[in-house]
Amino acid sequence: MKKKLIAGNWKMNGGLAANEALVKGLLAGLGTPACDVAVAVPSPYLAQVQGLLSGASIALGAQDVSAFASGAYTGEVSAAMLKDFGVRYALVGHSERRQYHGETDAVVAEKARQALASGITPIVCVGETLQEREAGQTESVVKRQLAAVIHVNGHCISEIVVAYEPVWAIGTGRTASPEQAQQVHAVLRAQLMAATPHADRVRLLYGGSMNAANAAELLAQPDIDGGLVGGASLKAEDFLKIIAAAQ
Ligand code: G2H
Repeated sequence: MKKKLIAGNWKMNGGLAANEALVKGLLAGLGTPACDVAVAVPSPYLAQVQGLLSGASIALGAQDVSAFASGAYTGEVSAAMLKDFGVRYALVGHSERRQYHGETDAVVAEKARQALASGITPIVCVGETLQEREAGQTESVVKRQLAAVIHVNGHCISEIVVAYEPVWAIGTGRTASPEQAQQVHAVLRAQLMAATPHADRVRLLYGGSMNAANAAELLAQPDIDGGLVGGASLKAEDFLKIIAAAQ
C-alpha cells in the first residue's frame, strides 16, 4: 500500500526568522511519521530550509519550476538548480500560477517534464473554478488538465503526484466535502488507469482549505492519498495535526 503524502505549500509567506521557528516547531513534534511529509517553500529560502531539514523526515519542495532547462529566461529557476538544493518535489500548475501567470496546460506539462528530467517529482495541480463547477464542467476540466501531462509524459506518468484543488476551495475556508473530493479523485484515478498499468502507484492529493478539523475525513476517502495544505501548513501545530490524521 502506498504511503500518504502531506505537502505544505507556504506560498509567498515566511521569512528567515519565521521559517526557522516553523521548521523547528515541526521537527519538535514530528516523531516518526507514518506518511511522507514535504514543505514547498519560496525559492529564496530553499538553502535555509534545506539546512534546517538536514537529516529530518521532511522532504524539501519548490512551488514552481521553469519550463526551460537553462539560458536567457530572466527570473526563472530551473529544475537542475532546484536539484542542487536537494529539492524532491515541485508544484506545477498550481491554480494561482494558471490564474495570475497565464500558465497553460502545455506549459504545465513542460514544467512537469523538466522536473522529471532532473529527478524531481512534480506535484501536478488540477482543479475547476466555481463557474466551471456550476456549469457542470468539473470532470471535463480536470480531465483536460491531467491529459496534457499524461500526453507529454506518457512513459513516466506513474512518477508524478497529482493534486486536485478545486479553485473555489483554495484559501476560502470552503472545503470540498469528502464525497465531492472523492468523486473527482475517482475520475482522475480512472483516467490514470486507462493511461498506465501503474496508476495505482500515483498519489492523488486533495488541496483546498484542508485543516486539522477536516483532514481525517478527507484522507479516509479511498482515492485520496494525501493533502496539499496551504494556510494550515504555516502553523506547526495545525500541520502536525494533519500529518497525524494521515497515519
Ligand atoms: C490550495 C492550498 C494549498 P489552502 O492552494 O495549495 O491552499 O489550503 O490555503 O486552501
